[in-house]
Amino acid sequence: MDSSTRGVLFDFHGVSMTRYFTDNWENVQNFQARPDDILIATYPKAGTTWASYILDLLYFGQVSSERQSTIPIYNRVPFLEIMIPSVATGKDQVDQMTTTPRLIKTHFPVQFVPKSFWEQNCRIVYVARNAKDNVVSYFHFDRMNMVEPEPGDWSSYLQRFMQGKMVFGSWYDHVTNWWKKKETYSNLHYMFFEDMVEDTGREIDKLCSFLGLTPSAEEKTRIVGGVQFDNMKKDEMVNYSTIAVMDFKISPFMRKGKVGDWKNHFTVAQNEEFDEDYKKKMRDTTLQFRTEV
Ligand code: PPS
Repeated sequence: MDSSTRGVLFDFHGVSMTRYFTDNWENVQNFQARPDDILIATYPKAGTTWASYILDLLYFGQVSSERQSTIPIYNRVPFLEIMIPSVATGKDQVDQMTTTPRLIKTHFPVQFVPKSFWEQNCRIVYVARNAKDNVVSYFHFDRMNMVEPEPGDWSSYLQRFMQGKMVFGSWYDHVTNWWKKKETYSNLHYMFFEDMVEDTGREIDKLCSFLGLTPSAEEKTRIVGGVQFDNMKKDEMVNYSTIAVMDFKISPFMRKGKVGDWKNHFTVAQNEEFDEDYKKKMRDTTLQFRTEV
């Protein structure tokens, strides 16, 4: 993989996308969900891997430690819409899964989710992260991931984020439209990255009550410990170090895992401009984020 593999943004049904997530569109839209499938939906860099690992441990942590020590998280929780040359498509991976429930990752905005998930009334876990830390994390990810568009410099990247010209489109539309979906679809659990950082155990409890799971106190302690940033960072099976398209010399996948790292990136002027624009874009939603904990 080199710079020629980098995706190019184009408008796809009103959302900025690259071909890696639209080439399999028909098959993905025709995906047949099962009632017990669980969809983990996020805007990129909002805590997908963290939530995926928590869910995987909740369902399969007891059953097999071999799963945890030999199967990378991106294969335990396939990425539904991905289609990268010479790699199995996410959709085929899901179709071949033998475990129940099937845990499935997506970054789709809500209107792109294949209709069978709604028809089957699948449980959906959505994780959202405050815009400022989200864009910082996305910037470093786009620097190191050779299938992402060239990020350019930070200030132009930030402008593009504000314009929604990112893969999977506008953060503002993504988080608010998923939030709105809760009004009409009750099997949706909306989580916040900041809450997970503040109190992982509390958020796992809430998640368990949504999922109808009752792990033992011991099991819960083990999971809360296992999913802490430092543990995930050194675990090859969840830190993405086994993926060829990512250059960890540029930036690691498990980068900082903090709330508030945006303060190390935004200038005072950028912050003021961002806040002003944010107020306008988020005027019509009840959704609230914390940019520090
Ligand atoms: S992706 O590529 O969209 O699937 O990325 P995603 O997993 O959503 O987001 C990666 C960011 O989540 C951070 N992360 C964590 N933070 C705290 N604790 C834990 N356990 C954890 N696991 C993942 C990861 O470090 C990325 O954020 P940044 O800010 O870049 O560090």
